[in-house]
Order: sequence, then C-alpha cells, then structure tokens
Amino acid sequence: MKLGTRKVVAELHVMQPPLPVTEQRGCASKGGGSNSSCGSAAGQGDLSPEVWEKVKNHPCYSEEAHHHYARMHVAVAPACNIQCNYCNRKFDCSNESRPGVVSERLTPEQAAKKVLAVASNIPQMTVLGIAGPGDPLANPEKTFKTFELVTKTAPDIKLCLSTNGLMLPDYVDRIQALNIDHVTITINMIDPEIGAKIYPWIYYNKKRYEGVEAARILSERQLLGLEMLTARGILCKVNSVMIPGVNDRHLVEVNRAVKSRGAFLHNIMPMISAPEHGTVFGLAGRRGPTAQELKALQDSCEGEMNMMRHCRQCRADAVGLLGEDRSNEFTTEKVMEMDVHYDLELRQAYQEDVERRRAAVVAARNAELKTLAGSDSGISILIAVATKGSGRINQHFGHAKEFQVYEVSTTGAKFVGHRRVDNYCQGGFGEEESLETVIRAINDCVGVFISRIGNCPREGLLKAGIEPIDRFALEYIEQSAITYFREYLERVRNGEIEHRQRGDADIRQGALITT
Ligand code: CLF
Ligand code: SF4
Repeated sequence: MKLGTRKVVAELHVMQPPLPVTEQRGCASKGGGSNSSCGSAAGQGDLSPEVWEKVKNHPCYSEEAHHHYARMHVAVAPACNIQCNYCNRKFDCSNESRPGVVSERLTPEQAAKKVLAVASNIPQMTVLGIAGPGDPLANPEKTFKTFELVTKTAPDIKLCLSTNGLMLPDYVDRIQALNIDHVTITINMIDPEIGAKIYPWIYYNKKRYEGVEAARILSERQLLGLEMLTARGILCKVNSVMIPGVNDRHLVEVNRAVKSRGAFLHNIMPMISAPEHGTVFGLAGRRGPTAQELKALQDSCEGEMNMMRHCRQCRADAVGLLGEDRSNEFTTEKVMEMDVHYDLELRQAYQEDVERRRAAVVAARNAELKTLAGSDSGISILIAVATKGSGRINQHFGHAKEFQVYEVSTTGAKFVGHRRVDNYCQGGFGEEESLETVIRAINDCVGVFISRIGNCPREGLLKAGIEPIDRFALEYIEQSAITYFREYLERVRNGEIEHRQRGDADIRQGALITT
C-alpha cells in the first residue's frame, strides 16, 4: 500500500464481548496445565524439562514445533462406538480434509510399513497418531498392534492416540505400557442435557444407550479416563468441537473441568458442517462458528489453561506438516513398492539441523521484540501469512491453501489461528471467485504477508482494505510481523492511518483442499 500523505483507514479486528463466566467447578491442577502462556506456544522456559522433552517436537502439542515438524496418521481404526451429530465417516475422498475422512483403510502391518516409508522420506516426521477414521479404542487390537510394530522398528517416533474416551478407562494401563505419551480426548460437554443434543446414541458394554443416559455415561467415562491418564503422567489434550447454539457457552465449563483434572492443553475447534458432508447438523442447517466467535471463546478460556489454536482438523490418514497433506505420495500401492531404508542417525542429524533453524527463528523474534520495549499502546492487529513452513514468509499469494493468522501487539506476535482457502491461482490463472473467498477468510486482518503477489489480487485486497505486504519475502514470520507492527504504530501516531475495527471473517466450511 502506498502511504504518501493520503490518510489511510486501517481497521481493528472486532472484539467480541467476553462470554459470561459460569461458576467454577474447582481448578486444583494436577500439574498438567499452566497459565503462564499459551501452552501450545509455550517455550522451554515455561515447562519442566520432562514435559518439554515430550512436547518440543510434537507439532500438535507445541505451536512453535508445528512450523518445523510433521505428523502422520494411519487409518487402522474404522469402527466407532458412538454417534456424533457432526460426524459422517467417508472413504475414497482424497481432496476432502476433515476428521473421519480417509482414502484407504490399513492393516497394522501395512500401517507399520507406511510409517517406515514416511519416516525415511520425511525425516522431520516425529509423531505417529491413530485418530480413526472411527475410534481407535473401539478397534483396540488393530490400534495397539500397530503401535507395537512401530515401536519395534522406529523407536524414535512418538506415539499419539485420539479417542472419544468411552473405552478409555479400560485401556489406560495398556496405553502406559506401550509408552503412548500423548492422548487426545474429544470432550464436547460435561452436562448430559447438552450431550443429548450432540450424541444420539452410544454403544457400551454390548448395549445401546440413547439421549441423556448415553451422554451421562460418555461424560463420566471421558472424565475418569482423563484423570487416570494424568495421574500416570501421560500428557492429555482435550479437543472440543464448538457448536454454536448447542455447546458454545458451555465449553467454558468444560475448559474448567478438564483443567482441574490435569489436561495439558485444550483445543477448541470450529464445527465443520456443510450440508454436502451429510452430517445430522449439516443437513439441519446448523452453522459452524465465525472466526471471531471462535477466537472470542478461545480467548475467554485462555486465562484458565493452555489453548491450542493451530489445529488443522486433520484427516485420519494425513501425512506431513500440519496444514499440508502429502498422503497421496504414500498410498498403499506406492508404499508397498518402496525400498525403505530407515536410518535413525540420518533422521537425528536432520532434526538437529531443524533445531538450529528453529533457534534462529526464536532469536530473531526475541531481538525484534526488544525494539517494542517501552511502547505503550493498547492496539492489537491481526495479520495473515502465507507460508510453506520453517517459520518463514515463503509462499506466493496465489498458491496459498491456508493463511496463518497472528495477533500482534506490544507483547509480540502470537499465532491465533489459520484460515483455509481455495488457492487463488488455479491452472496459471487467478480466479475471481477464489479471491472473494480469500478476502472473506482474512477479512479481520489488516494485512497479508506473502512472498509474491500479482497485480489483480493486490488491487482486490487493497479495495477490501487489506494491505498486501511482500517486502518481507522469505524473512521470518514473527520478526517481520513485529517490525510491521512497530511501523504501524508509528503511522497511527503520526496520523498517516487511523486504527479502527475490522469486520468478522469466515471459517471455510467446505474444508476442501484442491490437489
Ligand atoms: Fe494426530 Fe491428534 Fe496426535 Fe496430532 S492431530 S492424533 S494430537 S498427531 Fe493435531 Fe490434527 Fe488437530 Fe489432531 S492438528 S486434528 S490436534
Ligand atoms: Fe465420528 Fe469420532 Fe464421533 Fe465416532 S467419535 S462418531 S468417529 S467424530
């Protein structure tokens, strides 16, 4: 944006009124959570050495790590023992990215071979997760057999499990014995009346339960499982799906309940509910939250415990950095033909190099942050960033399938979310329709950082009041964001721009990724 002497109107993102705070159920931490900072953004200094060792290269448990390290899922668990009204498991859909969707189901043996193949080709892949497409603990033998096989052949890979929690108390000992150090439980309610609106039925102890009774059993089992795991020192993350009009306000209570039981991290995710997904909520026209509704809820819970904001609601067969999907490179057919050489030393050497690059990102951010020392301003802005990883602004506007969103203030640049989009440049041409969806997705941001951008989208963004910023191409994200913010404050102070509220933004409900 050319500034000159022209007065430019910059807008502040909409600040929602805080959600009402309900009565606290007790917050005696069992050691999992910390209020010191956003847990997923917490650095080494915020955590005990033991916990840091567990999270430092886990892309979901550490926001900082997610720029550098990858995870993979293997889809060995097809069956589920409950029904969620936002779920419809689907197969053979390679360009749809949301939980429950996979292209292939694998046997434990196929899965173990796939893990070795991916680990050999992507040395920064540090975590194997089993997350479906059904519930891993409704398929315990396949799940645990897979973990056993991987532990034998690739001992450096962290094991991670994601479950609805119904069967969790029965398998805690087995989880501990297998050194599964990270467990996610999806907890959407602690009030069975609300649960009855989310779960039509569960299947438990060879019996089908419905309504409030089903939700009560599920909730009791989830909270018991969480307590048993945290008592054993296993890091637990709680995922909650934000369903406007059903559990949105209630999730503040859920947050307190899981914090008091020692959960390390709380991940409140937007419900994905397009009618074409065929879910009960989607077909009924129930909408997911807007970007600012989600952020307001996450912000209101942040004082209580560490919040995760970088979840990508992955497929059950996702491979790669969060936000990228390389599963098509590792289909069963391709994996079975691969000549796999698992080289532990090579992986470790690569990861040492990743750590050096990561330390450089942090050092650059901290140095830049010092330039804001003494700045006294209540202003904060949101910016969007196109990145392919490594903490750098290294993606062309037209190629971005998602934008990472940072909140920047005098305290620094904080990752607060991501917005999935249809990439603007398709087949070498810009798509007007795609530009509109991009603008709607980052409408609450004052600017978008990209490595390059064409004239047409540049003009479209400017018209929408979003500044395209390509002068930090290939630089570090947080360092550049702080530099930009310092200059932004100067422009506000000298009257070049006026700082005021921007509107809300869309969360892409279709959640489609084009190949
Ligand atoms: Fe997979 Fe989940 Fe483990 Fe991560 S995903 S089992 S904790 S390795 Fe991560 Fe994906 Fe969000 Fe899950 S971004 S959906 S939180
Ligand atoms: Fe779907 Fe998971 Fe719910 Fe089962 S627990 S119905 S797989 S979202």
